[in-house]
Formats: sequence, C-alpha cells, structure tokens
Amino acid sequence: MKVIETDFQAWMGGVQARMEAALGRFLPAAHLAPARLHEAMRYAVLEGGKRVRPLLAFGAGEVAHAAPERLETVAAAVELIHAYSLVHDDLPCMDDDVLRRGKPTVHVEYDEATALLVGDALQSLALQLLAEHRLADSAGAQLEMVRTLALAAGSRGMAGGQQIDLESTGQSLGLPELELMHIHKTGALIRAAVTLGAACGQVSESEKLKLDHYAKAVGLAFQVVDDVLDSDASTATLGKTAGKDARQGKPTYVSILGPGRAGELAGELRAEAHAALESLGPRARRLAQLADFIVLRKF
Ligand code: GRG
Repeated sequence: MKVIETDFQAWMGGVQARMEAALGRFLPAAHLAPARLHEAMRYAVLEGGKRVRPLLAFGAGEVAHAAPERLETVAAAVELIHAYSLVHDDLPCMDDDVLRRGKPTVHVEYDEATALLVGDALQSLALQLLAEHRLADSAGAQLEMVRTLALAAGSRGMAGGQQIDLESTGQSLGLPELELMHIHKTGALIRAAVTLGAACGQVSESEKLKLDHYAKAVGLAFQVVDDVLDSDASTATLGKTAGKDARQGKPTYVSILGPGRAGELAGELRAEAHAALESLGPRARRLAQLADFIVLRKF
C-alpha cells in the first residue's frame, strides 16, 4: 500500500508540475497589453489548486494510451474553465468571498470589473486551446471535444448548476434536488475532464461508458467531501473560507444527511468508482488512485 501511495504521489506531482508549466505557456504573458488583465488571469490560474481535473484527464488518458502533449492541452482547457468558475463564484454578486487558494480573491487583489473579464477571457482561452491544437485523429472527433467542454460549462452544465445553487440558498432541498444541482455545478466539468482525456487516445464504446460511470461517481464524491471539509476543516487548511455553507444557509450533504452519513456516502461513491473501473485493468490504476485521493483528501 505504501509503495502505491509513494508511486501515486510522484505521478501526481509530475502531472501538477507539467500542468503549471503548460498553463504558464498557454496564458498570455503578463507584460502583453492589456497587461492588467493578463496579469490577473495568471494570478487566477497559476501557483494554486490541486489540479484535480487535469489529473483526471491524465488518468483517463492512460486508459486510452493518449499522448501527453494532447492531454496537457485538454487538461489545461478544463482547468481554465474551472479557474474562471472560481473567479466568478467569488464575486460579491455570487458567493462573495475574499480568500481562494490561500490568497486574496481576484476581485479583492484587482477589482470587480477585472475579475469579470478574467473569467470571460479564461473561458475563451479554454475553447481557443481546443480549437488550435491537434488533439484527435479527425476534425469531427476534435469538434466533438469542443462541444463536450462547451456543454459542460454552459447552462446545461456548470453555469446552470450555479443558477440552481443561487436559487436554493435558504431553501430546504431534498437529496435528489441537491444531487441534481451538484451533477451540474461540479459534476459536469469533472465528467468532461475524463471524457476529454479519453478522447485524446483510443477507447471502445463500452470503455467510454465505464469511464463515464466512474466520472459521475467521482464527481459526486468530490462534492460530498467538499461539503464535509467545509463543515470540518479550517480556513488555513482549505485556503478558502471554511464554514460558509452553514452561515449562508446553503443546503449541503452535511446539512441534509449529517456528517456521519455524508462520510459514508463518500465511501460508497468511492467503491462505485472503483467498481466501474474493474474490467479496465492496470491501465485504470491512476483513476482508481484518484478516486481514493478525492475521497480521502483533507483540503
Ligand atoms: C460562476 C459559472 C459559475 C460557476 C461556478 C463550480 C462553481 C460554479 C463554483 C465553485 C464554488 C465551489 C467552492 C464549489 C464547490 C466544489 C468546488 C468546485 C470546489 C473547488 O474545487 P477544487 O477543490 O479547487 O478542485 P482547487 O482550488 O483545488 O482547484
């Protein structure tokens, strides 16, 4: 077990370092005009975050025997969408937060208008990356990748989930409604990360279905654990303001199920994720380890 853990840590560190370098290259240089916007985009994306979505893309890429050059591009596109969502989510008109990834949020460090533009420009850059690099063996397959990311980020995915979230604050939701919100808000982009990583290589239709089942389970597990950590961990550990969900009257897995049952649910989703990978063999070991990391993480 110790060997697997050490091996996983090394793999994760390698992907994270590779992504830092790739994102640094893909983002416009800070001195290019308009310098304030480009500097703020780099501030929002670089030197922070666990890079869970890129890790999932690389993990799925191993199942598909995908080239790392392709994987780093799709992983960067997904991470840019994720970073944009965090910048907009922190704005006063949304979640109104001052701390993210251990530093002042973008609208605090810069200003609200710049933060709005940072999010807009990161989203555009993500789609630009998918359009201007060779990522699949046919133009049709690559177009499908652009569609996958656009759908995951849009009103039927992440942005739609955020709308449901805004409308649910102060309401008492049932478990099915909470799940529906998170399938969109957090789950859609996590699912896209796995789909896009696999699309960089070759997988059969049945393997695609298994990977998608895995991604759905891991996406929900991620959110359940996020809720537990928000109620449990400190601001210093999380690098973002802890305990906000309860203060804002947000329905969460902890508020609906209680911390004990929420923890059990995360464990069940982890087991479901593992089961989905079973027939994929050793190619899927990084995804299996990532399911463990997502559920057992402390930040
Ligand atoms: C504003 C369109 C729009 C969408 C925002 C995903 C989202 C929707 C907001 C993020 C708010 C939030 C804290 C959601 C809980 C789950 C989540 C996405 C946590 C942050 O993701 P991590 O833990 O963050 O992967 P790092 O910093 O590690 O990248």
